[in-house]
Order: sequence, then structure tokens, then C-alpha cells
Amino acid sequence: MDGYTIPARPLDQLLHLLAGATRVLILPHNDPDPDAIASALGLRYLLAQRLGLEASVAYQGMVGRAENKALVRFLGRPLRPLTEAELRRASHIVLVDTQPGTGNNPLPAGRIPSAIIDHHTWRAESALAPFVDVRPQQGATSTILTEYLQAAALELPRPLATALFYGIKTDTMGLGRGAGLEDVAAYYYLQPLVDIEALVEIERAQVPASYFKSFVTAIQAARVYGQVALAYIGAMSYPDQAAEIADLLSRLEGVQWVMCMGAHNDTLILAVRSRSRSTGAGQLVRAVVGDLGMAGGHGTMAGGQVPLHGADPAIMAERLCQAMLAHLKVPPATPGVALTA
Ligand SMILES: [Mn+2]
Repeated sequence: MDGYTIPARPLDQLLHLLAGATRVLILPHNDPDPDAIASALGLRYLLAQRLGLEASVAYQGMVGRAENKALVRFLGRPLRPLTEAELRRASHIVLVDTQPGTGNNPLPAGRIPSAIIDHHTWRAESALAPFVDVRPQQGATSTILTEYLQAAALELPRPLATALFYGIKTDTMGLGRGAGLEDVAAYYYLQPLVDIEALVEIERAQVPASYFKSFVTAIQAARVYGQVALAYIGAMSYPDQAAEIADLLSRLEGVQWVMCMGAHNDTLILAVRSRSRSTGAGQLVRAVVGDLGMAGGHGTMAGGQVPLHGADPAIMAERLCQAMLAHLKVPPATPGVALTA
């Protein structure tokens, strides 16, 4: 991994770095998911307990998915949308569940964060930060934070333990996807501390009618080209929708690769899934997006975003569909079959 190694005694190094700091700002990735939310809150709790400092947690984008909204409600809405002033004022920025240069966090270009804690693919830009703990072999950033909290011998409040558990659970699909031994250990450490009733409520959160409408749109829009399923679902009410539909389509018999796209805030959002061992989702989405935008992810799931600058999202989506079919060497004359045909 480019000569990068996890720091020895990361907790001590992190606490040493931030001791006495004021105006610490913790930034999860944009449109934060449970792993990003839980990691940010776990870090804030750690800093409060061990250093007596009050860090703030703020995010860019939106918490859209019904389950994630329910999680944030259960936690008492502990994070808020980031403001320009807050970003400028921060003396220390800590990125969690994201890294510089990924295009999915609000870190200003050229600004070096004080610390980075993440489980995505290592990025060279991260080496500039004074503290870096990046572990691509792990399924969730919540696992890293759970280890810190254990090392700090802190008793976890039940809501925080529930959030960290849910962060690991969702990012690894219940330890089934991309989980390492550390994820398993953290998961079972947290399990007895979880508020089970609250977790059930979060996972079964009720959704607006628009959720079902978007499924109808997606199923009507989907086209299957042999082992490839593609769908452009038009305007989305929140950016996570593309991922929800991609997960659904990846269940289709015979399909190896899925790409679902939708427009949100003048950006085309892509979600890619792969069941193939040879062509993973991360590699695929990077090839498809190229220099049109930003993309990244793991072997089975990945995502990207392409800024539209006012262009028609449907035309851009069609271009990306063609790029995906070409990359996967689907013969050009292959007809796209509708799911509802
Ligand atoms: Mn994560």
C-alpha cells in the first residue's frame, strides 16, 4: 500500500496531536452514512472524555435514507450541516470515513487535515496529514473508532455503541462483505451494549411514498445487457437513492454488474455493484467516470459523481452507460432488455 503503515499506538498519537486544541472540526463524508456518522460521534466522545475538548461534527450534503434519518433522530440530532464560517474557523480538521481528494468531503482544496481515519483505498494525498490511520482491509471506520474507545478504556453510552454497531453492520452487510477480523471483534464487543429495540426501529424506519415511486421508475428504466444491468432514474430526492436501487438490481438472476444513476443538485450520482472477482466495482466505476468526475469504492460496491454544470443528466447518463458496456466488452449490437418486458 505505497509504503504506508498503520501507526503504532494510534490512540496515543492522536491524543498527543490534539491535546490542547481548540476548534476541532470532525468531518464525515458528504451525505453521511451510518459508518461515517458513528465514527464522527465516536471520535467526538473520545476527545471529550480523554482531552476534555468539545469538537464539532458537521457534514455537507444531506442525510437522506430513511434509516439514516432515524439513526440521527435516535442519537438526538448530534450533527448539523456545515457552514463556510465553521470551516474557515476550524484550527484542526479531522476527516473520518473519507480522505482528501476523493471529492466526497468538504475539505477545501490545498487544506491539509490534522488527522484522517478511514477504511477506503489509500490515497497519496493523505500522507501529508500529521496523523493518518487508513485501513483498507477493514470493513468499517466504526471498527477503528471502537478500537480507540476500547484502548482508551472508556465505557460506551448505549446510543453510541448502537451507532457504531450499526455502522459496522451496514458497511459490511452484517459482516458478510469486506469484513476483517478486527470488524468481527468490534462487532461482538459492541453487540451486548446495543439498544436492540432502537436498532430494530432504525432498520425498519418508515419511508415516504416517493420511495416506492422511485422503485417503479427504476424498474421501468432498467435495461439488461447480458450480465450487465443499467438504470438511469432521473431526478432523485436524495443522493443515496442510486445505491438503494443498485442493491435491488444486483439481486437479478444472471447479473454480474449493475450501474444505477440519478441526478441530484446538478450532479449525476452513480452507484456500481459487482459480483465478479475479476472486474470489481471500484475499478469499473473509475474506468467509466474517467476524468469527468470523481469515483471510488471497493470490490463489490462503488460510487461516483459527475458534475453536470447545467448539462442534461440523461445525456451524460447515456454516455456513461456506453462507456460501461464498452469497458465490459459487451458487443455493441447487444439489445437492452427491459425488466418488465
Ligand atoms: Mn465506511
